[in-house]
Amino acid sequence: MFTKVLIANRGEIALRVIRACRELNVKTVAVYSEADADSLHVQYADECHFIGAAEPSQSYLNIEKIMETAKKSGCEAIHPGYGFLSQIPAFAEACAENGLEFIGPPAEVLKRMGNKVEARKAAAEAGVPVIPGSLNPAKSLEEAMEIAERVGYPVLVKAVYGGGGKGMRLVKDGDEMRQVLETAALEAESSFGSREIYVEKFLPRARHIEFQILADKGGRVVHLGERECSIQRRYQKLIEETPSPFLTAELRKEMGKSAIEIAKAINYVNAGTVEFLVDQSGNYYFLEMNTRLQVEHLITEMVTGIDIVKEQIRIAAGEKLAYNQRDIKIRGHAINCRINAEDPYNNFAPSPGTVTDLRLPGGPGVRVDTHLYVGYTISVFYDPLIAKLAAWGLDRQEAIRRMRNALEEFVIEGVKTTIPLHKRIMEDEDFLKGDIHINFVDERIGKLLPEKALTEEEIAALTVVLANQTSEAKVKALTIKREKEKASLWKAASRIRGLMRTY
Ligand code: MV4
Repeated sequence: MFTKVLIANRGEIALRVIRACRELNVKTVAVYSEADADSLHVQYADECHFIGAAEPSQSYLNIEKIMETAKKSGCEAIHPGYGFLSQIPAFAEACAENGLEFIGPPAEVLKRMGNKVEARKAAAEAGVPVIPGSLNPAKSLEEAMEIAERVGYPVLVKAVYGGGGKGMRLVKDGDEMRQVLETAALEAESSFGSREIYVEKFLPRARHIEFQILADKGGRVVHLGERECSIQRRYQKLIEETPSPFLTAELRKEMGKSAIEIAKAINYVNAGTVEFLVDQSGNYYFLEMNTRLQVEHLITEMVTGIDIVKEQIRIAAGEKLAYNQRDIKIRGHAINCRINAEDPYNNFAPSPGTVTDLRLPGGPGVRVDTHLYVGYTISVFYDPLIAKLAAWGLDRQEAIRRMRNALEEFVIEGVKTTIPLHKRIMEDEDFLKGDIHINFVDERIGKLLPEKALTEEEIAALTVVLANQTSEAKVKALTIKREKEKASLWKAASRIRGLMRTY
């Protein structure tokens, strides 16, 4: 095992990695930018080093500075967390050149999977279904039209070095292809440094289901089940759960096998995620592979009992996986809500600022991964994720009930958060039925977040509560009408508590 690891990241994920290292008796080195001098990862690590200005390019993306710090501090390995340098081949290469272990897959694997047509080829060669479309970049308008006509419109034009939806174009016919192809290529160039694009048949109202895999250096590969990630907005995931309410045992087995086959075909090492789109008939298709630890890994940890970050470190240190696929048992159900410092009532505008009050939820099966504390200032320079709230239960219903309670208990004052949206989704009829797909949030955003102006009844109820410390009889008398049905006393009280915090 390593004696010292550098964590090339910040926020909650840096804390997560520090905790794993501590369990493994590994010393930790934090790096921090000007904006993060007061951050918890700096306090919690055994050692910390300033690496530059707040702009990521000056600090958390500065390969040279991080290499220099790792060598100076005598580290043997670097954990990149997610985002920043986690999937940059040049960073993994720099680690190798400097005799440092990169806690992630080899640089060649990062390179191969970063090219989305190469990734499609690898999947197809492994015998895994890929979405009908190009297996090479489309070199001309004629080629793009040819592929589109072969698979049938509508199609998506995607950037070869893209991912995460940026620069993606929905094209409904040949005319539109003629109009948008050049723009798509230019956009790909400015966003990803390459004009290369490819064409895929568009799958409407699909589900996004991904499989977590672990692979050791000896070639053993296991999967830890799937995560249903369909609840997203503008390609940003909001809620993830496992198991997927949609998968049958049979489909799960088949998709898990496909994920392992892809990992084996590309000699994958460390933790990774194979993403699939699943259509309404239950046909699944390889989408992309994420060659890093993911934000939502904690729900997989809750249902498998496996500490994925510790496994990453053990694998990088050359240890063999201590179990086979048949040893992995999925127990219960887990849900994760991403709490962002964004205002869901104002088009998800970033909401930076200082946390003035904080009450963390708790109870059986509840886990909060956060770097927040009272007095902490959320910076505009970084990702808006400020907490991950996960709830585990023996079944989906218990997990949802625990999540509702936890969201109700969770108080973050000083900034706007996505908590109110999560509360509404946890009460949505279709969500409760597990009837979800990737357009779920976009189709309902108006219904999920109605105008927040107070109604006459709410003002009356609020006045009573403020005057009488929630006199139950009076609240009952003034029960709030919500969406044409009478809300229960509990719901009314909860709504009023919410209003009291907001106003
Ligand atoms: C698709 C698709 C439908 N058909 N490809 C968006 C992110 C990028 N990684 C791939 N994405 C999609 N590719 C075909 N052929 C729909 C999406 C998509 C999506 C995928 C996963 C999670 C959320 C999504 C939200 C909108 C669109």
